[in-house]
Amino acid sequence: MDGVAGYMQAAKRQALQNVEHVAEGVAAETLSEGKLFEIAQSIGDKRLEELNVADTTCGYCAVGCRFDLYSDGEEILAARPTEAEDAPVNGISTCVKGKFGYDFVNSDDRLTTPLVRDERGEFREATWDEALSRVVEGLGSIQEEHGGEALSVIASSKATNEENYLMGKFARQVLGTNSVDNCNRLCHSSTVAGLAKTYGYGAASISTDDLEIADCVLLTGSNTTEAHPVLATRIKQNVRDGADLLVFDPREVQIAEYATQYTRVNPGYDAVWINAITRHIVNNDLYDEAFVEERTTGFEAVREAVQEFTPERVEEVTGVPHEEIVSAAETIADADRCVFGWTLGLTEHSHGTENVMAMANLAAVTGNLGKPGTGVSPFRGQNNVQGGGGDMGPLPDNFPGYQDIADDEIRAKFEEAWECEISPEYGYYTTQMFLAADDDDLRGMYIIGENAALSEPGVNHAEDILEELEFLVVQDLFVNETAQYADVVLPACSFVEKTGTFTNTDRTVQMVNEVMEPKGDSQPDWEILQALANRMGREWSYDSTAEIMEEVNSLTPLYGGVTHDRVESEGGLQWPCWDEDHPGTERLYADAFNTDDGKAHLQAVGYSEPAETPDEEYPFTLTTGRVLYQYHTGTMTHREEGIMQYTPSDFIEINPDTAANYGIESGDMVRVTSRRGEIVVSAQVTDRVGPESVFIPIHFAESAVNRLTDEEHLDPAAATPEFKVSAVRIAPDEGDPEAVTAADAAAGGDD
Ligand SMILES: Nc1nc2c(c(=O)[nH]1)N[C@H]1C(S)=C(S)[C@@H](COP(=O)(O)OP(=O)(O)OC[C@H]3O[C@@H](n4cnc5c(=O)[nH]c(N)nc54)[C@H](O)[C@@H]3O)O[C@H]1N2
Ligand SMILES: Nc1nc2c(c(=O)[nH]1)N[C@H]1C(S)=C(S)[C@@H](COP(=O)(O)OP(=O)(O)OC[C@H]3O[C@@H](n4cnc5c(=O)[nH]c(N)nc54)[C@H](O)[C@@H]3O)O[C@H]1N2
Ligand code: SF4
Ligand SMILES: [Mo]
Repeated sequence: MDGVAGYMQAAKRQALQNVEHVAEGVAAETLSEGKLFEIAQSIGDKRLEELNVADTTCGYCAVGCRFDLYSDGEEILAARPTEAEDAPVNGISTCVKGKFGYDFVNSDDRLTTPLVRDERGEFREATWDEALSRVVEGLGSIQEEHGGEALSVIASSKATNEENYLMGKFARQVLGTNSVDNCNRLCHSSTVAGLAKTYGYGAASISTDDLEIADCVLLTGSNTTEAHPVLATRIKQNVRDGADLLVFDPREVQIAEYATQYTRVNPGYDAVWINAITRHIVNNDLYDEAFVEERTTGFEAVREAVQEFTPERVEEVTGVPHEEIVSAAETIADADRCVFGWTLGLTEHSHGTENVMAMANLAAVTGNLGKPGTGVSPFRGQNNVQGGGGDMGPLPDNFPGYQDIADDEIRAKFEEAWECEISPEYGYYTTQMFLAADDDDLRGMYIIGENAALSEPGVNHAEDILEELEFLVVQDLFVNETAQYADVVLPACSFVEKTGTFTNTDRTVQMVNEVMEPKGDSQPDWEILQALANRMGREWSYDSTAEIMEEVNSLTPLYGGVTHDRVESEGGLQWPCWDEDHPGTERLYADAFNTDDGKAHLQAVGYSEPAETPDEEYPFTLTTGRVLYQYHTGTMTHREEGIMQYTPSDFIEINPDTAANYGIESGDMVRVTSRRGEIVVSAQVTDRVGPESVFIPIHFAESAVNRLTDEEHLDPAAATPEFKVSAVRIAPDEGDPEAVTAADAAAGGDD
């Protein structure tokens, strides 16, 4: 058997044999043989030439895997490896989501027509003409009465670069507001702020290949095997070849099994242990003197600032014994090439930017920047959060390419190109939008591909705001929890139904190619925006996303040479790519940092702690995050049968000692209460977590964990919420009839 069917059979064999490879292992577990066979069969029965094939980029996470997708025009039948040179990050690997996560495209409840509210407040189907008129009226009347600043846009890091460029342009040019932001605010915005301040670019300095040639990789706050499976596979390969792997995390996540050193840390004190490592390195002359001398400023202030992190204090605060600080410091100092990788465990804090700057200091004092096998690597989250959520500038403070809106010259450039006036005042960050709406400073929102009713911190509050807004438009694939509050819902289409580019975690811009026609009357986000802009008095006339990219090229120096033709023919281009002749940039800071003097500006970082620490009433630290089989609020993965068989419902990880104290066993229902709300979830007793912490995933609406998190204490530089630390209490659920459970609340909130 050859062709696609043969490939699927081989994948199945491999899946069953190779349990070590997470992606294949999981495929074997999550998808029944029957299902795999069915796919192979359905393709086998068709002639290959009857199928559409497109080489495209995964629409789940920011690893940026590439593969060929096969469709018969109705549904996605298979994903299989593309030419290796066209898949710089993943080669032939993908994880279970990229390989099999496509049932959502065709699911029965996919939005295929616009919806508007009728007189009774119920949704009814509408024509595009009626729906767009309602939007123009709704947004337009707020704009007229209260000014554009009373409106905001939440852009979508699921959508393409070209679409996100237009979301920023739409906010500023058409609505007249700088309040445009996206999920980066809930995620890595503290990374962007911290790295921009120290090195100049808020992005990974490495190429993914560096993970495989480093002598040492330090990972913290990253559940790499579950959230970035293909990167985990590459790191594990390097460890097998002899590299050191240091893992610092409050939970003994799966990647810790491969580590040369796993250290459990108390959540919320990362700057403390990172500074302690720097202190040991500096005080014992283990730092790279030449690099510090020639390429950095601020070293003396850092040397002084880290002195307060004495062994006793660090152990008391973080739980990390001094020997483990010393061994990590010496492993890093001994390595010729070290990569520092992190994700949300470092960033989703009320002091995430400081954590990131502490890490940036450590990388710089050890000279681990700009050379092969060295650098910083914040693994980005959504498929296109680096590009769409950052580079394209749907941001309150930046135009595309991180050009500051307060800079008069830059603002003048955009005012001329977009033929409009733009205020120099920064708009609201996403998290601030929900606070501003409390005071009626915001009255209408246009939310594109973001399920804010579940993903914002403190969603009891977010729900109230969504309910009270004068006008809400939601543009999505589904009537998600956010859309339930909308006045108008516009049906968008997913990445398999459109063409454009995504930028992955190592700054590689890659093509996304349509393999299926848009479902029903759904439309690509860029076409919807164009139709709206034109109804609101503008003349947009883009024929394709390639044309939109040309406009990006002309206004965004970082993307100056990133044209569709080149991305297509060169199989991906890494920014900065200044012009048509520039080859793109594999590794940042080889010669200079992106600062006025070309040096890294080290920043002294002092003591910090979470905004909310455990006390008698709320004695446990709750941390939240992901599991491999699920994606965020579940709009895509909850519609995949195989995946739902594997992790169908929510749970709380509780340490065996803690569980014993409360008489809780695995499977028992547990009531979890914070100062903001409460939920009831099933217990999973495990020593993955320490006795003072508990963990709940973010994927389930019926027990939305963000009922417990805090919307008020934000990182001062980046406005990131503290998703990774909340004080909670737990109790076996007695089914107290007085208490409102999350399920009740959700049921009540739906109508
Ligand atoms: N399967 C799957 N993959 C995904 C996603 C998904 O929903 N599902 N989402 C994507 C997105 S948008 C993102 S942003 C990434 C996120 O990728 P990750 O950040 O790896 O995902 P989280 O599960 O949030 O894990 C955070 C890690 O931080 C640890 N942690 C918690 N508190 C602390 C702390 O105070 N300090 C330290 N050092 N560590 C801490 C947790 O134990 C966990 O290991 O994943 C992407 N990939
Ligand atoms: N407690 C806690 N909360 C968290 C986190 C945490 O770790 N802990 N993590 C935070 C992080 S890092 C993130 S990134 C957020 C994620 O939060 P969200 O971004 O809100 O989560 P998603 O479920 O990915 O929502 C994406 C929406 O886009 C839709 N969609 C998909 N493709 C397209 C498209 O092409 N066009 C349009 N218009 N719509 C599309 C989907 O149907 C879905 O409704 O959650 C944040 N919230
Ligand atoms: S690792 Fe990320 S990009 Fe790759 S297939 Fe999985 S979800 Fe898609
Ligand atoms: Mo994210």
